[in-house]
Amino acid sequence: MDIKQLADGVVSGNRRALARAITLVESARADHRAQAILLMEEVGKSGRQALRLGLSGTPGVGKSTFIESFGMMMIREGKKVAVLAVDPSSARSGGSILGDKTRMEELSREPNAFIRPSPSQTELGGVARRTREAVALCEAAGYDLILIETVGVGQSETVVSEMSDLFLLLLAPGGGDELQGVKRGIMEMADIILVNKADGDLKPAANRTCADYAGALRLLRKRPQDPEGFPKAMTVSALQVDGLKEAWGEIQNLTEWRRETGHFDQRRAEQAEYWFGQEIRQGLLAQLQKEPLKSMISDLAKQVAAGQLTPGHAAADVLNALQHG
Ligand SMILES: Nc1nc2c(ncn2[C@@H]2O[C@H](COP(=O)(O)OP(=O)(O)O)[C@@H](O)[C@H]2O)c(=O)[nH]1
Ligand SMILES: [Mg+2]
Repeated sequence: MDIKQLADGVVSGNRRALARAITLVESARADHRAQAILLMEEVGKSGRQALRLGLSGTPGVGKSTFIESFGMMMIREGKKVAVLAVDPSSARSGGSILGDKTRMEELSREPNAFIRPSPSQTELGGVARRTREAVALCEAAGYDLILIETVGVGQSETVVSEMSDLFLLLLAPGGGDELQGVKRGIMEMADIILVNKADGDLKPAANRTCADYAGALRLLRKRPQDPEGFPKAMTVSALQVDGLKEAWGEIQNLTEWRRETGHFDQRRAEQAEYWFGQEIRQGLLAQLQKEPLKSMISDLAKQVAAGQLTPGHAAADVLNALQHG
């Protein structure tokens, strides 16, 4: 495969080249990985920057409906929109985005939109790397806005927030004690909380939920990357396309402020460092799962279990073997 040519295709905005490039970075084959590294270096020269929006929320909250409405609004503003997902369970569930294409009917037919389901890997680490590289490929391909969706299974919010410039948390109107349903760590990641389904009978409940979360956000530790009034909670109706313009306005306000104050670039730099560390960790873990270390570890584990060797001694043996090849 001619990597330079593929990179040129991606940067020129060729959709087939983009799809092929993403398939390449998704591959677990060692020779593909080496090509993918070259490809990422090549497309990185484009210097293009999109706005990366992370979007999280439990199933049924309205993520797909939001992406359809919000995405179409952006398309009408003349923007190119890419939609990616981080969903380590998608191999089993059949892919959150693919299964949802009916909810993104208009957007999926739009020439200026690119929708890609989560890579089908069971390991979050693998999904994370591949999605992160797909984000960078879409960016190089000239997409202005990249929406990265996650259903929020355990660590996947962290993964998405580490590859996003802004993190949106989508919530549904609740019955009062719903604050406990959202883990504090996830609240702390959110830049904007969107209480969806603020329409019809659900509107009063949505307003209450929004007020509750606005209160909860004020109690959180102040973050340096936030101007006055952020993080904030707002109500929207993805279905009735209500409040989405306002949400976009706040997204722009926050983005502009972060760009002017240097927080935007600083965050990207920190994220690059974070992923560097993650790649090293994953590479090391992969080595432990390969021969000859794999057998060595299982032998030593038996000796440790039998009390013939201390855990510390056995671990030191493995690390020594790792170091000396
Ligand atoms: N009333 C109302 N229903 C909505 C809204 N957004 C989504 N829904 C409905 O909620 C259900 C789940 O939506 P979906 O977008 O598939 O949620 P996802 O699982 O988070 O992707 C569907 O029946 C939608 O029609 C909204 O703004 N208002
Ligand atoms: Mg969905």
